[in-house]
Amino acid sequence: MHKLGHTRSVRKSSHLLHTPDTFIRTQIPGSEKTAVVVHVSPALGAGFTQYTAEFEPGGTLGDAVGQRFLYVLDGEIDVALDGSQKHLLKDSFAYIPEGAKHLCTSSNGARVEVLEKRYTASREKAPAVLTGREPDIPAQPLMDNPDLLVRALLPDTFAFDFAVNTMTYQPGVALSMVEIHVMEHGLLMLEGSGIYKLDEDWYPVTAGDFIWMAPYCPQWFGAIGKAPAKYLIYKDWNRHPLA
Ligand code: UGY
Ligand code: MN
Repeated sequence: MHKLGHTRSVRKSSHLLHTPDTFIRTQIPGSEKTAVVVHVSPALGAGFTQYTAEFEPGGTLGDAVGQRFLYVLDGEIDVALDGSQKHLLKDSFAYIPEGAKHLCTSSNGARVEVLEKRYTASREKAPAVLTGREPDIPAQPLMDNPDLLVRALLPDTFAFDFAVNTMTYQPGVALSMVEIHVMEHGLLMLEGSGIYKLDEDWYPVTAGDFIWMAPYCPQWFGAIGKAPAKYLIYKDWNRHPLA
């Protein structure tokens, strides 16, 4: 049905809500039979890019700029790297360091969330390739709340300059405070629904929605409905603010 100009999507200086009705498919160089929906990039003022890659059967994703993090939303992909092949199923993820030559393909089709960021070095040795499954990561309660669980997909060490976590809220559970912090966020709603407060505004959000929060964007979330709400969330992390 024609929406006559209505959408929940909003673009403001401190945040973006990107809902599926406004997604436009594009391509990146090297891709074949794989479309991308770019949710956020430096064009909006972000220090990273995040996009959803939609592989048709036999599709290939183009080259990364910077480090790449992959999270399989649906289907299966293969990542060929250093002469070996990693097969990633739904809810599996991979971290690929900047400059590591690799090829992402899908035989039967897949939807994959992709994050890319240029690496900011620290004293630590830069990280190596890492793969895992989200359900295998131990869940930690946020601020002692057993109904709000965080799974940190990457090790919390100074080798990494960003974090990607999942956060799972039982129905009716909310962040205990409005957060304001230097880190920016890229967030994809994976399951359920809720209300996101961003800056001065309140938004109903649901699975499939994307949110970007600029540094210092006031933020709060409460889960609504009968099922848990879960999101995948990126933040720049573990670096000096002047680095
Ligand atoms: O890690 C975070 O900053 C997270 N608690 N923020 C959020 O959920 N909006
Ligand atoms: Mn936050």
